[in-house]
Amino acid sequence: MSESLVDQSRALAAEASDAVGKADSLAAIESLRVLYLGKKGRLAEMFRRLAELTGSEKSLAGSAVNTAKREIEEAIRSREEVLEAQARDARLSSETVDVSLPGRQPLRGRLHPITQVMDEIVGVFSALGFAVAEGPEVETDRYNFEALNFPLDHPARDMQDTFFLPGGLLLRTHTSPVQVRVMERLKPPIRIVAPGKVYRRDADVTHAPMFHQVEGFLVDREVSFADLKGVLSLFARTVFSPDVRVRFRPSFFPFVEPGAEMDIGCVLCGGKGCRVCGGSGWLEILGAGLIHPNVFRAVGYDPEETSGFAFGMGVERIAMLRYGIDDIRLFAENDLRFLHQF
Ligand code: 2NL
Repeated sequence: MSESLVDQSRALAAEASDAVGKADSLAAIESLRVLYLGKKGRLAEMFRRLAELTGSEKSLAGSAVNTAKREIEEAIRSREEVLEAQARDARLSSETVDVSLPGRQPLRGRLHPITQVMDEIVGVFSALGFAVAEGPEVETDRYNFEALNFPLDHPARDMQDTFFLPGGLLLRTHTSPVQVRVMERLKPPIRIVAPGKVYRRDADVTHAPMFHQVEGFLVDREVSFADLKGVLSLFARTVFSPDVRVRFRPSFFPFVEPGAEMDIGCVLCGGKGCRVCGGSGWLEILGAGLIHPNVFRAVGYDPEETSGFAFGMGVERIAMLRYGIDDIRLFAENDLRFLHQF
């Protein structure tokens, strides 16, 4: 009986070492550990039988079973070490970083061309002492039309041109309301530029329902049309070219009297006539004029003492003329091939 327990424990150790040696995963080792060393495992069974023995029989068998236990534990430990090393090597080689590969060039962002042109326009007037003002894009009829001397039946108030919102509100059709708000708050002298988004119900290659405008105005005593021409000519020379030609043509806007449009000699053909200037040699770049007495009355200024000039330009239009772009929608498409050129 004790002989057989000694033999059986040797046989068990040999069988277990063989099985552990063949195990090919840490999970397989774990089930072998349960099978041989677990509470209900094969060795536990032998320890139970050992308890039935006595004397020298028990001590011989006892040392054989304990030896078997140590052998099995050692077999498991060394096989685990091998499998863990294999797993680590596999992970290291699959996670190898090739430090000789060229780096990936991150895409570098930049300001949108409209923002660049708008900043440049604003910069010219800032340098002349104009402050920058902003205001709401959702406006009331009073700030967008009434205070600007638009008669009640003016076509710009029509559903066709203006986005009306519920509650008597609308999307501003120009940034002039910003200037009206400034005049209500401050007393002359004032020099302000108002850049921002404006909205009109319009869509084709040269008109977008949302576009950007820079308007500006100067209010003081005895401001003349000569002041307007001087400031706007300087603007054109700075933004287009130092020797650009300018001309002023009479025009009409409800909020100025007299009103004018400023043209520059075509920057693409030099005045000879081309696709962009429609053969005329001139490009219209802004509208301007001396502020109408009714606008001053609307904000509580005395038109007898106060005078001023104002102007407004579309930023997309300036950018299109500057770069020879023929479709305004390109600015809103976010095509990086287009945007990266600026
Ligand atoms: C254009 C023409 C213009 C103004 C804007 C203005 C503002 C006030 C009073 C008087 Cl508060 N005028 N702004 C004046 C003349 C023309 O814009 O073609 N814009 C794109």
